[in-house]
Amino acid sequence: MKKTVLITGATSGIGKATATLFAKHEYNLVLCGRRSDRLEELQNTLGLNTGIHTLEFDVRDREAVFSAIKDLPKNFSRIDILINNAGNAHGLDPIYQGNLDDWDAMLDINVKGLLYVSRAILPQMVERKSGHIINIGSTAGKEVYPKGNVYCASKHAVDAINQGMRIDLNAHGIRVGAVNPGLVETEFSEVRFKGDLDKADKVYQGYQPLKPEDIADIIHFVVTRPYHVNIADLVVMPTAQASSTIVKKEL
Ligand code: NDP
Ligand code: 8X3
Repeated sequence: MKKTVLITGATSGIGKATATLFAKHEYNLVLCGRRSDRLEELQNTLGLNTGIHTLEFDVRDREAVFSAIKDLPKNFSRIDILINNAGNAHGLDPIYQGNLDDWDAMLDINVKGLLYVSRAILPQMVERKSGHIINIGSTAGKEVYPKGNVYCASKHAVDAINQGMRIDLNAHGIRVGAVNPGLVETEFSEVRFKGDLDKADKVYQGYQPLKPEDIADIIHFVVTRPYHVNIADLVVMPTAQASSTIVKKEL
């Protein structure tokens, strides 16, 4: 039987690349995001290869999250693999100048949104005693960098939630692991800098960043290990990156 994979944040970047790769491998896919035009495009393109069901909701809206997942059609309702990917950084400011709306967005989306989606899906996995959760963390969840304050806090929370999930789901045979990327060229910086493309592009200039397809490949590797192998916590950076603040740039 084909496995069903639910991917949050499938409309862009890492989530979209993962959806594309998983469609090639003919997984049944539930693809989530807020931008309906992009969801429709995914349905039209990836749907040529495999079963696609799209869900439009904001992960901050807990009622929308629970009702979308509860109302999934029968052939998409058994989620075998959950990829908790939706998230972004909003702003890059010293903490004493932090924008409160940015702080709310990062904590509500990256932390609480991930929890809502997980809470809506985990009971069915526990009941079946099977399932696999992949949490997309970040190197920002492993170290803190200047002005990264609240984004880093949100990703440290993902790191803790990943560990907590693995402990609580261990008795139920459910695999839980995190993939923590360093710099990946996606719409991430465009969102962080609120549409300032010059500023966003500069983040990825002078070295070779990771591509979203690199992360998709790793996620595919993680989910295709035999059942007794759980990749619990994986950090991946571009070769040019040594830490959050050390990136070898050719100027
Ligand atoms: P993108 O901005 O390209 O993609 C973000 C995705 O998250 C989009 O599909 C967006 O969909 C979705 N999303 C954002 N906010 C919400 C929301 N409120 N409700 C539902 N969906 C939402 O960035 P990336 O692909 O880079 O980011 C994906 C994940 O990877 C994030 O968790 C990020 O923190 C993490 N990451 C990224 C790194 C990087 O350097 N790019 C490095 C390390 C981790 P839509 O707007 O349609 O809702
Ligand atoms: C994304 C990587 O270094 O911009 O999580 O925070 S970084």
